[in-house]
Amino acid sequence: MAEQFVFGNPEVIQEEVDILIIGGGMAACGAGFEIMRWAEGTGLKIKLVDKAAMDRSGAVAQGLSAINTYMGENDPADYVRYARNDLMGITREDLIYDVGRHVDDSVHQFEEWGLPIWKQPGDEDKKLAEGGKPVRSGRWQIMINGESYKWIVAEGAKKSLGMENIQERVFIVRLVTDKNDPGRVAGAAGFSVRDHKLYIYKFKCCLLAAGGAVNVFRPRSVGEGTGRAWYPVWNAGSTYAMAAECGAVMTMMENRFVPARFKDGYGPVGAWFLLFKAQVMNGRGEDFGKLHGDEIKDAKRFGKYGQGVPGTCLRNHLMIQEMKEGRGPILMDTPGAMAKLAEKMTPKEVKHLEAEAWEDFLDMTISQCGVWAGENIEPDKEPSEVIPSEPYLLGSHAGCAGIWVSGPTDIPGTPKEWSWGYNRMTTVKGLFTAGDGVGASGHKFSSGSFTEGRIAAKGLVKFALDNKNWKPELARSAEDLVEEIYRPVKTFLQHKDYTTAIDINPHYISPKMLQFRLQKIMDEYCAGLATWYQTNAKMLEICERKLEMIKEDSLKMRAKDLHELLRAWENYHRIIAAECHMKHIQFREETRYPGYYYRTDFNYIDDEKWKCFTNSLYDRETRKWKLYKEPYVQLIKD
Ligand code: SFD
Ligand code: AMP
Repeated sequence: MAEQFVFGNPEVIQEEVDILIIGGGMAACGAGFEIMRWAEGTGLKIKLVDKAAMDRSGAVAQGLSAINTYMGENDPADYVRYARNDLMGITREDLIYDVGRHVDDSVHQFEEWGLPIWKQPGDEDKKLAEGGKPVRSGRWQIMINGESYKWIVAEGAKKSLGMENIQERVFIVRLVTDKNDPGRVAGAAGFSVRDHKLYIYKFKCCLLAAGGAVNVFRPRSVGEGTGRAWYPVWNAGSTYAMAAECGAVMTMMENRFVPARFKDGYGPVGAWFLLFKAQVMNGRGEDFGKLHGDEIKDAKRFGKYGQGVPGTCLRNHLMIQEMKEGRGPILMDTPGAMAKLAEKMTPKEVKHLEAEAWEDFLDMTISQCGVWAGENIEPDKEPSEVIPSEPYLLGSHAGCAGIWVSGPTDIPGTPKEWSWGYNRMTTVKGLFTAGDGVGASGHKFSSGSFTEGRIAAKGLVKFALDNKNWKPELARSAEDLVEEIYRPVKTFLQHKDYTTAIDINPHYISPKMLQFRLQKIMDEYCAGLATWYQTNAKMLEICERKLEMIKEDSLKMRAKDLHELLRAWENYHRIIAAECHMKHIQFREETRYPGYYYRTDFNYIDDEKWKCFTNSLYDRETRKWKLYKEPYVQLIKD
């Protein structure tokens, strides 16, 4: 593999389009599908680039077994209330409402394209759009046979855009601002992960929808399990890092998602809790929610947030307490749930129930079936361990890290500062985002992310048409971009013969080793597993220093082949995302999300001082962050 680099610089391919979509996941597919409705006949040139193959790229790669956002008979205002409560009071309600009012149409599209959606008895042949009643696992979630979910959705986007306008296996490394306007994006640069080629795109505007950030923290899976994670390992914080480095204001980056998952396989728990009505118990077989659940009613520590339905982080908190106090492990009583459901079932129906229990994982987290099969666990006979996992940075699931964006203009009471012309445009002119990219508005999930991509697409076309005569000029030369992006390759070629062992060399660090180092820093100082998600000002100070050093040392990463070049840049993106996360936790002097992370020096919710958005801006010249508060405004009454 190393030979391919001996010939020096890659072939450089430069291309100008009107709109570039970066990413091929749920949000990007939504944009790809919707955009042609508005662009048809305008002559706009549109392109989508994904680092992987759209059929299986991003979070939905393995499929899903539920669509977690479907309104049906519900009012979108209630959906806002639900998301607000789950995210501890601070959300951009304009953005959430906007997703809620449009999301069902997307789900109807999925069904039209062939996604099998479970229906109530008697409604099997009736589509949702025709009034067919879905099988709901919870108030907002509906069950699907979703192993091929991503294939189906990607096909919709591909048919709309045309394969000639889609480029797969190109990893975007950098956004480039306009030569004449540093507050405006004009291009992006990346490289092929298969060929020795570097791509530079110029455009009027772009959608950055490259998902959340995985593997920033040391994962529970180590050794032979390394690489197994809950969220998609391919999403390396590119959205957050590229946006921040381009000058976009970030929001709520202190937030993270710590998913409670079936241990080791990371199987999701939602269907077990909501559909199968399973209970969790502690190692003594006790219902710890009943025994210790009142702890979160302590208003001094948890404010009003522990009084009603506890949000996801508070549910985690109870579990974490249980384990910290020595009453682990946490066990999901799968046999109890299945026995209860089977009480009124025929033997045939019981068999079907067992199949559904397996299918829940086969549809989206096959490795959990591997754990069950490998450890001889029969879910109807033996409970399974549940554990809080390592933290992930995301903005579409039960988390709200992301970028500060312009919202819709028609929702009463929305502050005018929240919309600056184009829906889902960031504070950088021409740079849009959706899905995990949009901050302060979680609980979109797959369907909401797709929907948000559609919303952004409309804004993108409007922006491109409003700027029809504008010509992008890049602030950086092609040579300069090649020099930077291929630096890890040059470093390798220059120093590889200095030692006889390719991995041991004083002049470079392999991406894999650098990733271990980043994960160790984040784990031990920034509220990872090692400290039971706890940190404080002093630990953050050390974290900050170590991150500055790793940022410096990241310039010494080597790439001995294209695979390592990809890993090197993924790590760089992770570092910037990690730094942003750390700076936000440092800034917010309270514990807004107990169960996701704890500031032990401010171990309480402080609505008086901190019921606000925390926003940040990265200065790409000085490489420093500026943090500030942005007022929270409630739009939908309690
Ligand atoms: O069970 C670059 N999600 C669930 N959503 C549901 O609706 N139901 C569920 O059942 C869900 N569950 C679940 C979910 C995710 C996972 C991993 C599991 C279980 C195991 C959440 C959704 O999947 C999620 O909200 C959306 O997919 C988010 O959409 P988006 O578009 O923001 O991210 P993406 O789909 O991961 O796509 C990212 C794309 O970017 C590409 N990419 N391309 C170019 N250059 C770069 N530098 C790039 N970096 C990344 C990727 O290839 C990808 O195409 S459950 O837990 O609740
Ligand atoms: P998960 O499988 O944990 O990702 O959850 C899928 C969906 O179910 C999400 O909308 C969660 O917020 C929701 N959910 C999971 N567990 C619970 C629970 N114990 N109570 C209420 N909602 C839950």
